[in-house]
Amino acid sequence: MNQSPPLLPPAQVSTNRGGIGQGHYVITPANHFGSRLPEFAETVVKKLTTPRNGSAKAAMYLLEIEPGGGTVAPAGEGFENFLYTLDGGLTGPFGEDAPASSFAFLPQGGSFEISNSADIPARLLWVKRRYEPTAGHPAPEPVVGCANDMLPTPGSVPGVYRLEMLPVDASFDFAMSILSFDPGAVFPKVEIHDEEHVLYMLNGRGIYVLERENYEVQEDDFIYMGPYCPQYYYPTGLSQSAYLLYKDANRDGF
Ligand code: UGY
Ligand code: MN
Repeated sequence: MNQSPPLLPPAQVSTNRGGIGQGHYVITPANHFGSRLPEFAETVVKKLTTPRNGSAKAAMYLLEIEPGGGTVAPAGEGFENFLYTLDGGLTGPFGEDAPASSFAFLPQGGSFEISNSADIPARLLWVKRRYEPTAGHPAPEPVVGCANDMLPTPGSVPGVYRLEMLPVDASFDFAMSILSFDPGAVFPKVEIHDEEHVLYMLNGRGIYVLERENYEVQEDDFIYMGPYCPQYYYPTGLSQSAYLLYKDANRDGF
């Protein structure tokens, strides 16, 4: 007799720590599903968030660039871009054969080339959004740096540090920061604010409270938080934890 495999009852469908709420979602590597973009050769693209989610202004892509892969024609008119290397070995606007944690901000109107001449794949985070000009402020200039060479500023809470990769200047319509937490350090409050966040866990582990849900998060997890999403974080591991954070800034959202 032909026996078909039993259907998985819904109760057993696990999102592997990932999840979704009204104003947020958490995507872990176990939830990834690779795509391609025509302008990138030999590159698997994980579209962690794009404006197709309904409320996001920004896109974040995780690019896994194979040896010999990369691009010569990305971006597009009107879009500004932020690139952050998760692994060393890529060549692009952030430098040649750049170490991990190198970054580049490219104002709208620019294009960029990226290549991987190493013999192993290398990962890159790409944040892309439309620039929103504002009267009285010139368009922002390009910024290039390496987060490992920069000193974070201690925040108002002991054990919480913040590193700003972009100048704090009203020409910029978004901020890119690295927030790091000593074990035991916690947010002073549950934040609820207008700005959206795109977050990528760089190291360590902790609990992210989003709306009424608790998520165990760790290195390589992704979080989208929409406007006014209640948010609270506390680290749970024995080592420092850190995340890369996008936040729209300096505009009132009209
Ligand atoms: O700047 C922020 O809004 C930041 N404190 N939020 C967060 O880390 N979820
Ligand atoms: Mn916040």
